[in-house]
Amino acid sequence: MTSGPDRYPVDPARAARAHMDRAAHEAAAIAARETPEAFWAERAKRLDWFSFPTRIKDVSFAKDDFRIRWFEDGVLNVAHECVDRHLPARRDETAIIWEGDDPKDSRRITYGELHAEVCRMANVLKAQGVAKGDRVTIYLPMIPEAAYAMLACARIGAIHSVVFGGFSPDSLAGRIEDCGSKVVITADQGVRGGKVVPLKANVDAALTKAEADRVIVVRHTGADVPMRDGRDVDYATAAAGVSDDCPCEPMNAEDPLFILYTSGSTGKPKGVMHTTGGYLFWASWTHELVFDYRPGQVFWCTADVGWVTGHSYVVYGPLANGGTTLMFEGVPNHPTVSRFWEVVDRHRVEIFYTAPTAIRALMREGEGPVKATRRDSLKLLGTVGEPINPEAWRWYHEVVGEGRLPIVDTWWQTETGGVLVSPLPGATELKPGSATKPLPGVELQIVDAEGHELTGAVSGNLCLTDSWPGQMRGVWGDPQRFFDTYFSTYPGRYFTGDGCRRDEDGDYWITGRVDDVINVSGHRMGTAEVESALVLHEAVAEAAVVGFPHDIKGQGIYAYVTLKAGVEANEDLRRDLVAHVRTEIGPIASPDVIQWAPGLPKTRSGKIMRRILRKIAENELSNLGDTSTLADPGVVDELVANRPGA
Ligand code: 6R9
Repeated sequence: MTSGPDRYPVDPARAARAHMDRAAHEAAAIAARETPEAFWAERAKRLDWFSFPTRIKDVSFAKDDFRIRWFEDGVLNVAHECVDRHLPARRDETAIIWEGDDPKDSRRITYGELHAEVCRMANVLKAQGVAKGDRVTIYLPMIPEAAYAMLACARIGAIHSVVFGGFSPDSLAGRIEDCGSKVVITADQGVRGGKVVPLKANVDAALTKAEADRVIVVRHTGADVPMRDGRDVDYATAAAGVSDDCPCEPMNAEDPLFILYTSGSTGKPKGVMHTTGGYLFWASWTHELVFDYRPGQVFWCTADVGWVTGHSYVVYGPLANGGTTLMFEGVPNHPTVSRFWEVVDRHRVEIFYTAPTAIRALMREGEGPVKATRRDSLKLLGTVGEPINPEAWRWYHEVVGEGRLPIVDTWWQTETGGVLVSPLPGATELKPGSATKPLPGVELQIVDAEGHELTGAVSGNLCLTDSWPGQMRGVWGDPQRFFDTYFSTYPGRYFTGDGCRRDEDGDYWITGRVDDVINVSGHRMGTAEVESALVLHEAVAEAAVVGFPHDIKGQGIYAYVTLKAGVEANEDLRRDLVAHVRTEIGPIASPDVIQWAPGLPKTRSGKIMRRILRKIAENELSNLGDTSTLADPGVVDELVANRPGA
């Protein structure tokens, strides 16, 4: 299984009926570069604008002239694009297939029903005083109400901030506070893999630290949750009292659509801000192009709506295209490890999009649970979130796809709004482990540490030299941080934070983050965030966190912890620290390894030498590099000698 071809040519039959074949792809890349205004104006016609833009692109990455604006004078509404405009033709077609955590629970929601539900939710928000420009925090499980809530905000011009249900009350509080949302939409409970997630209780706890006027509670499990008078609103009761029709607020293309918090290399998570026109255009266009999508096909992206992948490819892209999107509440291994493929068979899924970490976990269970299902409805497979190792790619291709389905390995980021680098099923030869080529209009550059452009077959840091419509427009509440984070390292360019190799054919291989961000199971975690959580514990004097290779998660979290004087290092404390991080941030931030560190390797100016800590965590002990600049080189020998598992 580990060997196989290095290249998979495009199937000519597929190319013949694809949205874009190779010649069209090449022509589009040239047109986007040479005549961007005309190229994007023509593409923008895919949306049903209230007023079509006359100003298409206005971009400069230069420090003294910085601006990113797309379709600037266009007017549209995202709920109109994703719902209303499909009604004449698709009122009775399925918009959302919902599959619950329990395989007995599933539902189909038509476009007509979606319209009524979104309008009701929008009217409930209005009745609670929410107006255009206000922020609304959404803390929901993967239930249709999550999509209704996002679209309801879009309908009335409110800005949503979806917080993943796995984040702790503290993380939720920080996100509510940062964007000043006065309304939180949640559910009594969520259920994942048979386990209950106490969402409402988490909101109650969060609101002891942050302020909100209203909590709208969707009944999902029906559990009895305490409701606070004057603050908490039962959604069903409120929805029964409002109309199922609500006009769409006309929005300017550059009006904010949503904020989504993501981890960076420093400080608190930042609120990535996306706007209405450019973002929706990019979600819609890339969804059609990359997945070669046509309405009527059942499209399943397994991501949670709490991540950008869920925003763009569970909700906005598929619905903007009048598609049928499958929303899954559960996890890949419940009740059995055949679950994904059973859902594919039950709902006749044609396009399946998941993360390498899920593929690796299922691969470990062998072929049996896959082969027990048919999967004959599938036409295309996709991956996202982290580099996919060729072995997992081949297993996905051979076992899941029976060797007959292309795989699109899609590279993108919360900041990019949608896919930037990916094969196109009718245009691009596939190579296991490579995201291959940029989409038309995506101008990549590989640079060295000093920012010099590297040409030909090389490795370096991945930048973009020009904007694309789906690019983020700002960090909520901190415009300077946007410029400083992405445009100051290599002036005039957007720096992705990723390392990358380009091969002789011009194909791109993303190698992973080159900054202090760890990619755990496709989720971004800042080392600084985990360190701050650890040092909040009373026993901890200092902490340094790095990533290390992990068979299933891609990267795991390795924490070096220096305890306060007199505190004894033992197993109980180790467990307590892991629990503490889970409480502070959430389960996804749990350290996999904690190493007690009497001292940390520091330069004479007191800077922690992470390079060395990474090598020790990776068990690359013969290659620790120059330790002569350390204040106390003896610290390194101590850490090597006491490495867990050493
Ligand atoms: C969409 C999403 C972004 C980071 C990104 C990179 C990694 C995503 C990838 C990939 C290699 C791929 N990443 N897709 N690396 N190949 N196909 O995941 O957004 O959560 O913001 O993470 O994920 O390191 O910089 P986000």
